[in-house]
Amino acid sequence: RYMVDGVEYTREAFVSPIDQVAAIRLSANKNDSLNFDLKLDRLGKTAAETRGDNRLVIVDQAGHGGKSLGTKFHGVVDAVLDSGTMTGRDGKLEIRNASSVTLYVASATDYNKTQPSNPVQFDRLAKCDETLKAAKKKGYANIKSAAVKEHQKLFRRVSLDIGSGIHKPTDERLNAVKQGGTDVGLEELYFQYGRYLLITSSGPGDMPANLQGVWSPHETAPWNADYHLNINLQMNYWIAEVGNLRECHLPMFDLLENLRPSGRELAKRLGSQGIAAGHVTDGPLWAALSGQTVWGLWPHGMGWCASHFMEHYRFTGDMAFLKDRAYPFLKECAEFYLAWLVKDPMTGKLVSGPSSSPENSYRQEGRNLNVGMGNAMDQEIVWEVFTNFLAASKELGLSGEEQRKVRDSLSNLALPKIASDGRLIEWSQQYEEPEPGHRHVSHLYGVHPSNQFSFTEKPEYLKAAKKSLEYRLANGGGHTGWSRAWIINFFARFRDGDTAHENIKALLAKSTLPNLFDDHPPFQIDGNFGGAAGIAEMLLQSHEGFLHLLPALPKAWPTGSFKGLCARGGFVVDADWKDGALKKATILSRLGGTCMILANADEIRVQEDGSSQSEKLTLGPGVAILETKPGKKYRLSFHAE
Ligand code: FUC
Repeated sequence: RYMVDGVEYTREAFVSPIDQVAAIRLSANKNDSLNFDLKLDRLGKTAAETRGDNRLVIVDQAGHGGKSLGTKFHGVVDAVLDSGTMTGRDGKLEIRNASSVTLYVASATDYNKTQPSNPVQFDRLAKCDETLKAAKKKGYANIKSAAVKEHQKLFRRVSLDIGSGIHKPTDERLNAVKQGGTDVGLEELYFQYGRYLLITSSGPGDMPANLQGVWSPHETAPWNADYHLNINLQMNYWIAEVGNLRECHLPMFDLLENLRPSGRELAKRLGSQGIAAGHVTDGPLWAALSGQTVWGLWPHGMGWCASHFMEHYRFTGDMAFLKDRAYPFLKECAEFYLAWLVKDPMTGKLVSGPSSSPENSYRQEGRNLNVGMGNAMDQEIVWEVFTNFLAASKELGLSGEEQRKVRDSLSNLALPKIASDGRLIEWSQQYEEPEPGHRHVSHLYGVHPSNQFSFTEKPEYLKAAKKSLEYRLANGGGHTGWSRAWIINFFARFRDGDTAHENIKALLAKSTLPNLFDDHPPFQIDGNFGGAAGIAEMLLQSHEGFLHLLPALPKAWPTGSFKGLCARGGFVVDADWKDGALKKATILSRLGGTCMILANADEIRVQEDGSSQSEKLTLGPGVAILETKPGKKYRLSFHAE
């Protein structure tokens, strides 16, 4: 809203996932006050033409370097006036003496998701026309209420309350944090903003959120607004499951499945089988290794992404997804690694390579090198693919030759190494590091997002990982937005809430733009999603086979509550805490089964929803055990001695 000469003007705009239009409403609180010309162009190059007195149509094709080779598209705007006049001429709509104007924008492209080399042939103008006709018939108010309802359906599944809001403009609040202040209300907003961004950039049926989500304003964006597979696309989806937005995860799976034909080609070219992908893909669905060795010689794009399929299953318990989507994907990734691994002649252990460790290098004999055998991340991704493949096989009751081979290889897989100074080594040996604060922290993959190393599994590696990370930070690490976001997640897994919180503050202070977009720099969306996921990871974890409530609560959030965070095993969790101590929690068991709970309390009591009795939970080794029935809710209370 703004005032000019005593008239208040209001602009409202949104994109509807239901009606597939952008709707923009301009209004003034005084009659005849809206006087403007409406034009539409693409970066000042291609301009729309007028069609009649109320329509603009733009027809163009995406291009690169002056060549038009890409996706063809139509964009159509229809304007609807409540009063006044409108005339179409010379590529514009002249709107005079109106008090409110509604613009509906529809578009259509010939992009073919499953086979990009074979564009879809159809009448794009007719398609836009159909969408706009329906929108105008439904009307602005109805389109808006349907869009709001659809959004709330997802958004309102989760709430978080860690502090009171400061009623000041966002940029002022952010500046106060840049000056060294703490604003936990802003942290809460950042968390929910991450969920909002995923809902609006990755709805079912969409392309996945790219490096700029859907908010790239460029024709040629930084890194082509593509899908980087060596951290960035994956980080975009870290919030999906825990943040109760499982539907928003689906576009990632669609893309990865569509990538399989190229993935098979790459695997074959590498003398292997199954599927593989390099560090980057995009609309045309390429999987090849490309560019310089420092980033390009890394065939683990598919291997890393495979874990997302299994995580979706673990959170949702969706058996059909496991059988028809997760298992086949994991199987092809496992096939790739079975043929790809080689025996280290010195140790007899299986190692992956040659490969880089995302975008880092080491120094040997006066040269910076970036390719090795048995790099920590390689070994950790292979471990995860094999482990997930065997877990999926077990769930599906599958056991044959392939499972036997994977089990054998897994048992002979080399582990990363720990250096004499106690740090986890990124390469197969400790080399001199030209960039000791490097933004990628690839060798800690086994701590997060994977769960190879935790407090319960190989804790000595978790300890070494923490040392490595502290060394990175002491040497200037965390300087890009996404890198800082990853660091929050690591400290959450180290159960170190205060350091995780320091890194949330650093993310806001050093890597956040005034509209709260993440700043690589430049703007890149991954840090928003990774930061939101880090906040969730501090409040609830389930990667160790049990629910861990408030695993990394910082002193800065002494009292608070959350509702609706999801955990592996199909549990939906609410929790309340006060003065740093957990008070109450509610667990909804979607799937039934045993729920193991770790919480900092001497006694946990439980009451099944609808029952008037509460009982003490049995303690297993270190965790409380709750037997659940599908669809039932359990109220827990926590007591200190
Ligand atoms: C990775 C990172 C860069 C950047 C790019 C889009 O390769 O190393 O920092 O985020 O993706």
